[in-house]
Amino acid sequence: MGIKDIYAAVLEFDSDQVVKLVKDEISRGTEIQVILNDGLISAMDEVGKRFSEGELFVPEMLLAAQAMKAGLDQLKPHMKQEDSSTKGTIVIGTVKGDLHDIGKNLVAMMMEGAGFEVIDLGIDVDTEKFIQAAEEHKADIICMSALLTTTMPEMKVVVDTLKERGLNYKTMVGGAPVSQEFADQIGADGYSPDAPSAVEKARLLISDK
Ligand code: B1M
Repeated sequence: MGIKDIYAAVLEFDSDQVVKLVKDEISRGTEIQVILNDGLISAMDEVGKRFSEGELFVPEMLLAAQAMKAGLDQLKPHMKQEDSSTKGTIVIGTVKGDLHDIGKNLVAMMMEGAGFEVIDLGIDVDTEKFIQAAEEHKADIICMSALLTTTMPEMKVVVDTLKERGLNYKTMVGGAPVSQEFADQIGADGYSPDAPSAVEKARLLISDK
């Protein structure tokens, strides 16, 4: 039994088996990042590929997502990082129209593990909700996730609205279709391709303030 079995269990939508195997790997001392990247995330990439090829459909994607989440729940308590010296408050959410939350949850978990105060607004979050939460919690950064090319423009709406209102919150964007180029185009302060680098970027943005 090993990482490949976690990958296989996600593709078989077997949440109980994922939980068991992830627990086994943790107790065997396997690095959390290895379990995450080679077991859980790469299985979701394969799910996406099979969906694109018409081999899997939405209900199966949902089942795979449930299995992935069950595995992530096991990893969460182990995501504490040693260096948590630069703390701050972030509000985070998946943008309006977008229901994908696994990557966003992962970023939230790692931020929390690194000592940030995390206000998680969930999915389908509109501009007003992001701004209201940032004001209410005196946030340092508004973090937005998008998994659909059709919802990426919502990130620009948030960035533009902040500018129009003269509000100085830093903004960070991410999600599979998002890139540094896109972040530059819409005027976001930060972009990162994955959850660990999101933590690094957030630290940098806060130390720049
Ligand atoms: Co959807 N889906 N989905 N889906 N889904 C994708 C995104 C897709 C690429 C699949 C495909 O075609 N290959 C495709 C989008 C195509 C496009 O836009 N060009 C797609 C589609 C089409 C759809 C629907 C439209 C399908 C339909 O209904 N016909 C529909 C849309 C619903 C909606 O949102 N309105 C839909 C629905 C769903 C489910 C609900 C069934 C389910 C989501 C369940 C859930 O999240 N609770 C689902 C899933 C599971 C996927 C795939 C298979 C996996 C996504 C995932 O969780 N990946 C996905 C294919 C893929 O991405 N390979 C797909 C694992 C996760 C850890 O990665 O979220 O990228 P990710 O997060 C990464 C980084 O991106 C980064 O950190 C994480 C890694 O460390 N990151 C950030 C994320 N946010 C960040 C924020 C940051 C920084 C980094 O700073 C703020």
